[in-house]
Amino acid sequence: MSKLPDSFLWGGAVAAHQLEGAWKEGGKGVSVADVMTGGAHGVPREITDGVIEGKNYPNHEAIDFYHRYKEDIALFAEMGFTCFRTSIAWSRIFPNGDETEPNEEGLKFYDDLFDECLKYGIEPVVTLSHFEMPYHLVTEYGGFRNRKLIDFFVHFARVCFERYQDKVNYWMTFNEINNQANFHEDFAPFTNSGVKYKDGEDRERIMYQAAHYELVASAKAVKIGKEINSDFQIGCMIAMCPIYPSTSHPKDMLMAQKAMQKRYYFTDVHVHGEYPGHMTKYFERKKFHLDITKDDLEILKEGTVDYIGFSYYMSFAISHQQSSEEYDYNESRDIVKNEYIKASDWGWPIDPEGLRYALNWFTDMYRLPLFIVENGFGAIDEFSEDGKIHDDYRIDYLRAHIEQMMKAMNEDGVDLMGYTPWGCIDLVSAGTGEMKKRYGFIYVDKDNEGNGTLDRYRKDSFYWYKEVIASNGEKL
Ligand code: BGP
Repeated sequence: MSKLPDSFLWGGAVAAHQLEGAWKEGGKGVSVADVMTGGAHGVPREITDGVIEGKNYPNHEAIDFYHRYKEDIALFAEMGFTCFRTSIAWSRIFPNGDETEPNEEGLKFYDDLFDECLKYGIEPVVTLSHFEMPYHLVTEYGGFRNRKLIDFFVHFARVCFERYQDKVNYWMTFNEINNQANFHEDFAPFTNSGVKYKDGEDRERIMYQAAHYELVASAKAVKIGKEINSDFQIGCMIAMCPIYPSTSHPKDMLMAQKAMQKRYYFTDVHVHGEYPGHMTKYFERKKFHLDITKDDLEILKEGTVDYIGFSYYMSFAISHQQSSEEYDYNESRDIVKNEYIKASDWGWPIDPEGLRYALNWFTDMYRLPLFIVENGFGAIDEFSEDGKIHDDYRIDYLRAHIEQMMKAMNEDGVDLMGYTPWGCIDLVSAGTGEMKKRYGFIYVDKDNEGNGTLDRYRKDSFYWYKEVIASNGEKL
């Protein structure tokens, strides 16, 4: 297999709330992630009203990266990382989210963290908002259902851009901004929107309104970021799960196309600075009457992104059988099992070719550089008798995906900036709140109940990934 460009960024990805812990230290305020309890197989995380004594909140300590980051960055450096994707916990910088003056201690923490990365030649890749909005913005303003959130976010972004402009070059605004498009049930607090729904509300309308304000906030941030430092590379971050037609029936084809349009219109807005016609028509048909002003539409045009960052874990297949007409599409009803692919223990379909498909699809649609900022295999890891973790299942998963990534680059001409597998060190699962669902090259001794020494151990995948990076993808 031919080599990748020397500039290709190899690293790993995490999010502040899933690994830092220290939820009350350094002047940090409470975030939405701090009021979510741990779940387990089948039992969903609970979102409590504030923090309730006696409940298990896994993000409060997480893996204590806040105090151990030096040890962890040294391990990333040992693997040869040339970049490290993390996020800035908004409530470390603005504890309530609506202050004018930032919290210096919070800013200092990220100065030290980025310095530590740079010491080893590791480029920080920073997401501004990764499911960790200050909780006060939810209780006081209703999260992104409120237009005021645009200014709070943009102020936060400006402070970060100004402070870290000499240390950070690669930025993303909202993690998986499109994830909320299909979760307008009770799922919103898991997204960046911070929206909590009330009974009797038109949840879908509120979700699209909140998404619009986020898109405007993102565009404003991009524009300001480029003014502060024109060298910044500022991207969006999209959750990519290709949706295949379950058969070649034309109605399945059309429904798959409709599903893709609806899931990925966020990318159109980020890249082209405008809503695609199918969404405008959809809003009209549903009589949503969204608050989208002329100024908003202008700012969307002015703040388009430099690259598309995306996560890729799985693909879906869709069937038209349950729907009355092609526009009446509903993911929880219409997604069907794809007989050709297996799934993980958590039911996530495993489809390496889908990554190549996704890379080609993004390229055909948008002609922008791409960055795979999440990909990985959540699994239960156990120590063998020899005291080691032989996680060949994880190696197999990653190898198969990297192979497809390299084909997309070398055979299809896709422009890819880098690859940062998710959860390069074990951390709290965003979806389930478990520690047991592990992604890391580095094992962290901690269980679902919060017990453990927090000691770090290198898994087999650690040594494997080190070789992959050293050979720039040649030795898989
Ligand atoms: C993505 C999120 C991450 C991460 C990952 C794995 O959607 O951006 O924060 O958690 O999924 O999901 P989980 O933790 O539920 O296994």
